[in-house]
Order: sequence, then structure tokens, then C-alpha cells
Amino acid sequence: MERFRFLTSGESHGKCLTAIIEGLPANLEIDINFINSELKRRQIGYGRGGRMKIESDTVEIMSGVRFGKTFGAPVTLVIKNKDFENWKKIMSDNPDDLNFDKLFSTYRPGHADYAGSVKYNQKDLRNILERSSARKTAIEVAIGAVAKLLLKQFGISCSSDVLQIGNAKTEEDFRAEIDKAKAEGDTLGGKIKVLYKNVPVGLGSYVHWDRALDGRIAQAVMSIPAVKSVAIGNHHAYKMKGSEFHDEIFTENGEIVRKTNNAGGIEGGISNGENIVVTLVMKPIPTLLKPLQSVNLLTGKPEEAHFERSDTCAVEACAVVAEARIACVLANEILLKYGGDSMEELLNHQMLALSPLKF
Ligand code: EPS
Repeated sequence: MERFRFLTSGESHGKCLTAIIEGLPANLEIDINFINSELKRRQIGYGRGGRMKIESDTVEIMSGVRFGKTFGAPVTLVIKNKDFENWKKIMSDNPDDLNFDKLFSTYRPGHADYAGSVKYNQKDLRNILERSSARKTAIEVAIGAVAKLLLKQFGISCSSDVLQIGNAKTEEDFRAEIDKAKAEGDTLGGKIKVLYKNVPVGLGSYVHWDRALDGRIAQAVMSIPAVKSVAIGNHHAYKMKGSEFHDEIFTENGEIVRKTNNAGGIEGGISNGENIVVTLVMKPIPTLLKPLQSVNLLTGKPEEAHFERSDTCAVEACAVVAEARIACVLANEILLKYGGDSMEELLNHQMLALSPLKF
């Protein structure tokens, strides 16, 4: 049951990244400057590698928007890879350009290389690297920015924080931790918190497993490259008693209020009006300057893993990607709950919707 749908295409060093978004109501204002500012946020974190100095990601709108507004047609977004100019021969679609000396055939542990090469029957691991690369998250952030523009119309806003990088738990220690890892030819992961505010009561459902809002958010966040765990609300729940964990219910000025939010804004798979709180853990990036031990798939002999320019740490970027993925889930739920073919209809339906009980 999807109302906000999208597909993306594009390789890390190919010509461009593309998205087609379907299901946007007509008359939604599309602020391209906002989309580009989100793309910039994804690029600027400390610890990013050489690629971010080459790219200045900006989006081109190829369809579905006229004079700054949607009109019901699918919206196509494109981000050109500036680096493609340097990879034309390697990423060529012309069989005459195939150069066997340029194949890369030593798996990087932790990346998709081994499992992907078995699955897709590929001997040139570039055919795995190119689409499994986190480069595709650039176009996902652009899609998420469009979803955020829809959510803004409902007063829904978001923010994110990096809670930890490696062993560093405060912002002032992050840079030193990243510098140390870089000097050692190593990489780092971290922990992130994403907050969505002013989400109405009633998104998602408990009636079927695939309609639970927490399940949908977890799937959207877990599938970001390098994310290894996702939690909604207080992730120390396993060691708390029921009396400590559950958020007691009070009234204030005739409205339901809570003094705590251990549930992270979702009870029974449904948003309960509190802030939606998602924490996620990103593993260290698997492409290491000081390579790990591996095997060459052409010879079967031990070899050091392939190294290609990479980032030391992309945790800040991952936070922006997580915001975007959750924005897409919430935009879908808003469209499912209220419905409508234009923004006017959608907002009118929201006004007609039953408000939470007043006492
Ligand atoms: C990325 C661009 C890539 C990688 C990174 C994500 O650029 P390049 O490979 O040309 O240096 O830096 O991807 C990974 C670290 C990975 O392991 O997939 C980007 O735009 O975010």
C-alpha cells in the first residue's frame, strides 16, 4: 500500500543519478533551493573523502513541475556525477572500451563485493561496487527533501544529531577521533539520533505487520548502506522495568500529555503524537586505506583488499540520509491517512479528520 512511490537509478561513477517520484499531490510547491541545501548537508561532514571535493551535488528537475509547483504528474530528478568525466572509459557502455587490466577482482570485506559477485555472477567487482556504493544516497536525499516539503505543509519538522563517532561521545572529540583513524588508514562508524516533531496521532497501524509505522521506519533506515541497527525510542528498554519504561498518561489544559517518551512516539505501530525518535548505528566504512586480508576471485589466492578512494567517516552524511528515508515513510503515511489529488484537497481532508479527544 504505497501512495508516495519512487525508483532510483545510477552508478557511483556513471553519468548521473535519477529518481522518478509518483504520487505527489498537485500544487505542492517545490523549492529547488531547499532540495539543493539538503544535498549540500549530505556532502559536508568531517571525514569525507576526495570525491566530495569533486562533486557539488545539485538537482535538475526533468519533469512534473511547472512554475515551481507539482501538477499530479510524476516528478523526475537528476543529479549529474561531475566525476563521470574521469571515468568515461571505465564506465563506458561500448564493448570496445573493455580493458581487462582495469578489472578489479579482490573482494573488500564488509562491502557487497563477495555476496554481490556470487548473486549476479560477476567477475569484475566494479559491477557490484558501482550500484552498492552509498553514492546513490545523494538522489535519495533529494527525494527525501521533496517529502519534507510535503511534511512542512502539515507542520512536521525534523532534526538529527550525531551521538557518537568511534569512542568519541561529544562533538568536540569527533574531529580528533576521525583524524586519528585517518592517520592510521582506518575508518569509523557511529551512532545517530533522528527526531521528527509534530507528527499527528494515527499514522501506521497494528492491524497487519506491514502497516506498523515503526516497522516501516526500521526498514527504511536499516537499508541505508552501512546501517547495522535501528531503534525506536529508548533503546535501553531491555533493562528497564515496565513501570519505568512506559510513558504514563496525563491531561493538561484538557489535552492528553506525557512526561516521558520512551516509546519514541509510536505505540502499537501507530504514531501517538509525541516526537518520533529513531536511533541508528552505522558501521565503519569497509573500504580501508590500510587494507584487510582477502582473496582474489580470479586466482583464488590471498591478496589485500582492493582500495579505492573513500571516506574515513560518513556518519554526519548518514544522519541526513536517515532523515530523508524517514521523511519518505511519513509522507506516504500522510497521503494514506488523508488522501487527495491536490494539496488543497489533502489539507482539507486533514481539517476534517477527527482531532484527539479533549477533556
Ligand atoms: C559517495 C561517493 C563515493 C564514496 C562513498 C559514497 O565516492 P568515491 O567512491 O568516488 O570516492 O566515497 O561510498 C562509500 C564510502 C561506500 O563504501 O560505498 C557519496 O557520494 O556519498
